[in-house]
Amino acid sequence: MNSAPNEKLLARFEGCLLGLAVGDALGGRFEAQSAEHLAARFHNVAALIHYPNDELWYTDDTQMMIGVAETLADYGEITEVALCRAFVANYVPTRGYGRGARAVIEAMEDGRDYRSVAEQYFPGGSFGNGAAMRVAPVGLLFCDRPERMRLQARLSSLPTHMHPLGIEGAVLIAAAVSCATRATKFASDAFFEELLDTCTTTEFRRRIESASTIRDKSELTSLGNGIDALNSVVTAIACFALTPHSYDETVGNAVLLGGDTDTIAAMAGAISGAYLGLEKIPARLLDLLEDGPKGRTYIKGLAGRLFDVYSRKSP
Ligand code: F2R
Ligand code: MG
Ligand code: MG
Repeated sequence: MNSAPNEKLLARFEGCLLGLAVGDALGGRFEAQSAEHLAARFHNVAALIHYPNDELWYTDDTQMMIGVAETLADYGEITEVALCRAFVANYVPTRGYGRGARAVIEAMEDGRDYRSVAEQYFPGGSFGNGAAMRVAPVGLLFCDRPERMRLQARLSSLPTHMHPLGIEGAVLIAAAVSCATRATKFASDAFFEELLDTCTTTEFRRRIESASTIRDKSELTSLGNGIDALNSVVTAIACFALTPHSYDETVGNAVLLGGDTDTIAAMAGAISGAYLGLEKIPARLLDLLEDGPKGRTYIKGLAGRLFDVYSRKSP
């Protein structure tokens, strides 16, 4: 895929972070509802996109993404101490965190050994989608340095997600965001090839292969809608790849799958926003997104800070 000219990149950084927040906040209204229930309520994507008329609140997905972005904006890379400090500073448990993530962040907060808490909570580590839902800023900042991007995505996962599938989910979302950020014209074959090259597990390789054959939204359900990385990360990637020209369709299709609606829409929205830029996210939804201390204005500024770091590091 061709590379985007630099002047478009700031809009892509903003589109990615705000695309994630809007997807999360829209999907957050329906987390754990079934596809059948949602289909009965919304006859199509347009009905879903047009339905909100009051403030949209984001969930843990955006709150943790903000922590990753703040760490990168402040230090230019992931350092575990800074990342954990940001997770603790931003932690509002009522935003709907996973139970393992809550236990680990509360251990960080109390100065306890959070790594052993994580290991004991889920022996072998968490394979939840929590590392993938927050990793998009890594994909942006290291969009033209694939090895560094993979390493940084891994580092951003480790404090809470040590299971190989939890980590690989994050690396794949970061890779998809990187690819979308660089692309001027989306090419499905090249996109999926890049993701296949990124895979290290058979489980994810098989999912990516299946996703690359999807031509209709009715096939998206086969990829899963769960809270675990394997059953949500590739689903989000496929939602984007099916409708790369439309943020509404990408995020709407993700929400209408039911299940982990906030997280699948957050991940799909981040990739779509990175490709299309801020101006393609519906202004109405952006206006409805909460705008408190770390709301939409702050997130837009954070994308700008990340872009400044990117511009200083890039030749
Ligand atoms: N947790 C939720 N939503 C459910 C309830 C929200 C409710 N509205 C409320 O207000 O409380 N959403 C958020 O959690 C997901 C991200 O989770 P994360 O950060 O990965 O957390 P965790 O706990 O590590 O993993 C999530 C669940 O996956 C299962 N799991 C993970 N590893 C496992 C293992 N090794 N063995 C068995 N099960 C494992 C567990 O059920 C975990 O709780 C996002 O959806 C975000 O929106
Ligand atoms: Mg959430
Ligand atoms: Mg969720």
